[in-house]
Amino acid sequence: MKKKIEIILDGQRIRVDEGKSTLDAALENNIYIPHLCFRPGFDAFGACRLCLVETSDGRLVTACETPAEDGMDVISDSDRLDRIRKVTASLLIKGHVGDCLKCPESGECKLEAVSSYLGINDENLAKLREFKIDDSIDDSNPFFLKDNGKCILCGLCVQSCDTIGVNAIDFTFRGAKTKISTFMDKPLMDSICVSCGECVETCPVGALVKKSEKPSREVKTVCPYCGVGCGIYLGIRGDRIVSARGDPENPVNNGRLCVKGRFALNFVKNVERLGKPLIREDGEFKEVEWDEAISFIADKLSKYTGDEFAAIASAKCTNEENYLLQKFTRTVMKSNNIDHCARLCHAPSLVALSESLGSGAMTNSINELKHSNCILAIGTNTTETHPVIAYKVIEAVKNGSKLIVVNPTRIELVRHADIYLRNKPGTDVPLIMGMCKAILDENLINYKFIKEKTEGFESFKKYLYDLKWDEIESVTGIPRDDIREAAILYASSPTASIIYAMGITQHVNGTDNVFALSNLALLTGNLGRANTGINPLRGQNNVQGASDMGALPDLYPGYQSIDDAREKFEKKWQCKLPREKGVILLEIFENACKGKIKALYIMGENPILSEPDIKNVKKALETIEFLIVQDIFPTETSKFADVILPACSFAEKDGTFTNTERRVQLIRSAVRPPEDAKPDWWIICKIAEKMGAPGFEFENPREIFDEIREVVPAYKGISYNRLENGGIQWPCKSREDPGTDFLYKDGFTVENGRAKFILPSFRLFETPDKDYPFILITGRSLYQYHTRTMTSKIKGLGEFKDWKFLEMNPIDGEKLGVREGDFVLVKSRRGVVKTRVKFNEALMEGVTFMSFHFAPVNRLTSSVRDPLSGMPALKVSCVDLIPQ
Ligand SMILES: Nc1nc2c(c(=O)[nH]1)N[C@H]1C(S)=C(S)[C@@H](COP(=O)(O)OP(=O)(O)OC[C@H]3O[C@@H](n4cnc5c(=O)[nH]c(N)nc54)[C@H](O)[C@@H]3O)O[C@H]1N2
Ligand SMILES: Nc1nc2c(c(=O)[nH]1)N[C@H]1C(S)=C(S)[C@@H](COP(=O)(O)OP(=O)(O)OC[C@H]3O[C@@H](n4cnc5c(=O)[nH]c(N)nc54)[C@H](O)[C@@H]3O)O[C@H]1N2
Ligand code: SF4
Ligand code: SF4
Ligand code: SF4
Ligand SMILES: [Mo]
Repeated sequence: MKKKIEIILDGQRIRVDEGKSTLDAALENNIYIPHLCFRPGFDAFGACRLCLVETSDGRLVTACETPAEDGMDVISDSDRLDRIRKVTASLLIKGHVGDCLKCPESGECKLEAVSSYLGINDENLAKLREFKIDDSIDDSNPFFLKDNGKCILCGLCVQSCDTIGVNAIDFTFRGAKTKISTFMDKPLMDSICVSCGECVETCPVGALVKKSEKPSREVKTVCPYCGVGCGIYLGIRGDRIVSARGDPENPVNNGRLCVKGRFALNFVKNVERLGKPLIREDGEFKEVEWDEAISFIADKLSKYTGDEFAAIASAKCTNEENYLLQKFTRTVMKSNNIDHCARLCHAPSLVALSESLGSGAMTNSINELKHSNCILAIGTNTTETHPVIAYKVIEAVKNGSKLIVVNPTRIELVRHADIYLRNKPGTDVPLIMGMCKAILDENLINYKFIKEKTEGFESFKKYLYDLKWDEIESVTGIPRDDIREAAILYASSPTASIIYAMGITQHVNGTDNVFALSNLALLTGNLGRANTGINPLRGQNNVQGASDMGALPDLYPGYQSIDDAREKFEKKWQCKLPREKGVILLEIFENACKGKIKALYIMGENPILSEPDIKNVKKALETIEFLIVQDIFPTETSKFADVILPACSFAEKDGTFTNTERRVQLIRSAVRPPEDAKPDWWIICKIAEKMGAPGFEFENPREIFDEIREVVPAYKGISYNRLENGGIQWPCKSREDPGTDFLYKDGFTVENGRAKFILPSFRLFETPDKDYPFILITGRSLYQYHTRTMTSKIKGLGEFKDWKFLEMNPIDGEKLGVREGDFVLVKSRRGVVKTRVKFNEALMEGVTFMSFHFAPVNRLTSSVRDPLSGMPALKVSCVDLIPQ
């Protein structure tokens, strides 16, 4: 609990948390002080100067910038204050035109509130309005419009856009012609604007406004897209979702959002939603009632047991739902064959970080990045895939943190970097080991930390001595001095953080890549302290949770090994559990092709597009005897199903998601599901009950969570009641435990408490040759999400068409004789895709890029995988390009 202090405002005693401003104190006590440029949750910058108050010694100060201090005495209302405010406000208002009644912001416009409070009228303003104003409207963006006539030139939007590091808009022209516009005054859609809507949210008047309707109520929940887990308020009108805004109280995003969280949530109400269970009969899907579907499934599944069955859990579903699907698989179907998309994502992180440090999760918290002296962003395209984390990285840089970016592609973040290392794809082990070698050479290692807290240093030291700089340079393509410079910067910073994602993990030596990063952090003692750490940015909204819940073939909930914890779980679940380790995601499909797995239950994944080398997946889905697909939409995968079950989306059910920084947060039902769609947890319970299995008698997600708390030690102290007041980061061991912002404060959680240096091995999957001379990187784009089941339903997102192409460096284009827009055949050893070319100078020569949002990219990738984690080589493959 924060300490409360008391101030006297206009003679009234009011209380507020220590550390808050005078304006916060007033607003929280429902006392209005005029203001325009203040937004709760954001740093105050005192630009509009309307919130002036008078102190007891007669000074005028801005309330938003003046911390409330115990016993302070201020007044917010006096003739003097009113006079000054009137002049200030009139100057701000003078360029504002339009009929307030017709303005979409009417009622919420802060200017309206200020002018009515101050009694400003047209007469006052007429004197000021002496020049012609630009009242054009920029309607180009699908989600919001810019009405220049209403702009009061307060500059808040420029500030917002600057804070997130985009700088798409600024003050342009001079004097009376001054206006806010993009570079060269182009329409927003033709500018570098990323449609985050931050400026729209801050604009105090109707100059930047959402095109959507106004909500009549709001429901507090969490964004369902990426692992950042931003808090949102869904805006609802009747039973429709019309808008969303960031939750200013949520520490993850402090009110900020990216384009998907703000503008792309209404897939929920799309007409294509599944609303009825469907059973395949003579090749056609027939709508049935739940009773029939559940009986049919229970009957079919009872014919299979043990390894004949497998389930694919979902990082889009809640903790409660993933917990139940693994419990069902283990206790009812007697199989450990359960896995989920983490296998294609951060499986190498789980393996490597559990072995070297003790836990596979992000060691530190998102907000610590803002205070880290140095951030190493390696293999992450943060501005596109974890935008709100990128905002914080950029904020850190603005406050003086150093940024090192390592990426074959000159991504957006490079604009903010102090050092950019452009390594050849797949060469991170030699690069990171080169950094370690340089740190050793320069004597920048943290001896005390190494001696007290680690083991394996001596052999690691020898490994580093034996490395040859010539080889490092030729393999990575980076001069040793550049590697050295990055190493010195990282090692000499008092605190340094590492953030990484798929550019590190999706390789045949993904686990080794993570070992390498862990060694780097250990060598410099950048673990177990605030503002340091090694931070795998988790991808899906609840991929951290799905793993925590034991949707893994070798681990029960809470990462307890099926060998060590079987008895404990047999007792808890009151049944015999299978001993055999289950198979991983890719093996599920391989075993299905071989006829070993005969029944498969897929909840919320679309493997026919997301798995590597999809022709095998297709064969598997065709071979399987009984396939259940449970989704919110019909998908490419559901075409193969015997039964399709309609699930509730995130907005139609309660539950919890665990974000990338281990923060467990509540999601809340906000609207009615379509037709008969049901929450995933309900469906699993009904199937289990029909099969006569005990242990699934849950009435609601809260009851399921209470069972989770009993079996997952890190969740023990978390409860729905506590979560009502905001998320909690695990481990949280008791009701009194506030949760854990960074791990390993009191030592590492490996067996003997000493973190391990582990020697990483290096190998490349494929290297370009005469037949396949180009490297193809696959990945993501800001405006689309994975297999596009959700984002394809948002019409506006379709207007940003940068995800449908094969991107290549223009020099390669010239050599090949292709121009932008031309078709090429992209051919790998696995398959062929035809697509159009787009030039992108950010790519290295010889390296091409395709997002896997563009349907069949995984025809090209390989299922050859990392032996330690089962991660396939999704990031790089070699291809030939044949102009059409
Ligand atoms: N808009 C959007 N956001 C998303 C998603 C989405 O589909 N759309 N998906 C979510 C999910 S599940 C995930 S896992 C995350 C993924 O987030 P990211 O990992 O950030 O995204 P990717 O585009 O897969 O790849 C990241 C970067 O790796 C670089 N790279 C490729 N090869 C190498 C290499 O060998 N070494 C290094 N150092 N870098 C390399 C690429 O150039 C690319 O910039 O995004 C999440 N967020
Ligand atoms: N080439 C290539 N392939 C890749 C990658 C890559 O970088 N390159 N990245 C890999 C990675 S990191 C990942 S995470 C995977 C993602 O692979 P998938 O998880 O297969 O991809 P999604 O499209 O997110 O599929 C999620 C499904 O869940 C459904 N869904 C959403 N909400 C709910 C719900 O509440 N209940 C139910 N039942 N269903 C719901 C959606 O409609 C969608 O069909 O792709 C992997 N594949
Ligand atoms: S929408 Fe975002 S990127 Fe675009 S101008 Fe506004 S703040 Fe800048
Ligand atoms: S568009 Fe809105 S936020 Fe930007 S300067 Fe004009 S009034 Fe201020
Ligand atoms: S950063 Fe991720 S969680 Fe936040 S709004 Fe964007 S997609 Fe949603
Ligand atoms: Mo992912």
